[in-house]
Amino acid sequence: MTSIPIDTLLDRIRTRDARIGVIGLGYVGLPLAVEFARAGFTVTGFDVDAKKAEQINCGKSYIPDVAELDLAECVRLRKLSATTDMSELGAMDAIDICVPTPLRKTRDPNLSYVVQAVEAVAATLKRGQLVILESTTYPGTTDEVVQPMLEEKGLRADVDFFLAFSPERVDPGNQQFTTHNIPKIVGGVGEHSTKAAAALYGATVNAVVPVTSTRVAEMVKLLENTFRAVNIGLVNEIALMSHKMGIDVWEVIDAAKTKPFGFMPFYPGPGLGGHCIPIDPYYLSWKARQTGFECRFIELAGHVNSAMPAYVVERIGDALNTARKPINGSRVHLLGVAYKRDVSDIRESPALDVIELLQHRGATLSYSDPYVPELRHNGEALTAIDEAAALREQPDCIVICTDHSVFDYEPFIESGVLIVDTRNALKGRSGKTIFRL
Ligand code: SAJ
Repeated sequence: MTSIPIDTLLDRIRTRDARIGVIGLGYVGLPLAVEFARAGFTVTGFDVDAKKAEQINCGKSYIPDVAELDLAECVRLRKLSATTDMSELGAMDAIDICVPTPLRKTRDPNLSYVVQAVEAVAATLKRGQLVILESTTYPGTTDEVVQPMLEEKGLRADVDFFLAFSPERVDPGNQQFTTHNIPKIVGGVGEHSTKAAAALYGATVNAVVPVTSTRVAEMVKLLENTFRAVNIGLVNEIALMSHKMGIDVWEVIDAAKTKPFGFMPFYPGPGLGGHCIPIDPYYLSWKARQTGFECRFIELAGHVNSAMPAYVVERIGDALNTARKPINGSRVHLLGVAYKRDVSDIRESPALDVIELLQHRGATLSYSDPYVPELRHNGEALTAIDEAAALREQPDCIVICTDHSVFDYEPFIESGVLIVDTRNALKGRSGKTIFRL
């Protein structure tokens, strides 16, 4: 029996009297905060960045997926406000933690942001509160790290307060699948916690999928993203062998995806970018290693994917070679540096590795990317130039690293400049100056 009947919390969720706190107002936390507000809850956003809090309180959205009109309306109706004052967490009925979980340089999990957030929650933890961790992390984090910190003052999880894990599944820029309509996995430290978390999300998003533990919920997200990383690694290896065998891997994939079952297309590319796919599998392999299990697929996929930038540079060298030009001293222009199409994020972008490798080999670099006006990498600063300026500079080679929808490739094809296409952006166009992965 809980010392605070769970139905008190469930009642407050049902009547929307429950006060919701969201810690971490980035591409996960801000859309979630707005969703809770639009569901009728009064939401307080918590962030260490005072600028973010100020922008939200002025109804300004800094996340492309959060429409400014929606945000401003929630603020106007006093359903949403933001603060850096973590002491207000004590007044919340439910608290969602949506802070980053990056890797350290040693490729070990960095839970420092999670620990900082949980310390703030623990400082004002009250009976009856529901705490949910959304940050992607290894199985066992909620039970082994978060729960002990929250129980330090004697309150017991799933008795005095409720604790669950619910993986964030936000896909930045995805217009079709949003926080509202992506099914929400929830796993509590006990049945009361699962029930409370399911009730909260059930009042907010289209579908909730309760699972039996926090570890299952943590593992679901890691399976989802490890599945991607391993299959991208596989298709990159298929691309390397297809090139050796004189086979067009893009044609192979397009034909294979006509199979209506049992196959899902992945595409070769310059490498693995973003803050999820290159990171999440290493949270899993790190934890598995603690149990003495070696995740060979994850490590192998990591090797293949992280070798792609160097392979792209090798292919650039081959292309320049057809014009009797060395990389050293050649002008190479990149089309796109963001980690994937139509986003502005350059975290872990393979284009950064391609730039660095080319610079090491003496190439002169420039780039175009409408989403990334300037680039600072390893102390080097590069400013984007538009495509027309790029053509005027008469580069020796164009490298399509990110196939943004806005790019017009025709002028480059007509100019006869060498083009290395790492994304099949030139779909099927061929010619002596076009080189595809
Ligand atoms: N990539 C390839 N080939 C592919 C697919 C992706 O090289 O076939 C590259 C991309 O260019 C990028 C990296 O891999 O550099 C990651 O791409 P991604 O499509 O997986 O996009 P992300 O990193 O935005 O992943 C997110 C994830 N969402 C969450 O973690 C909540 C992932 O689970 C989604 O499946 C993915 O978006 C998606 O489907 O767009």
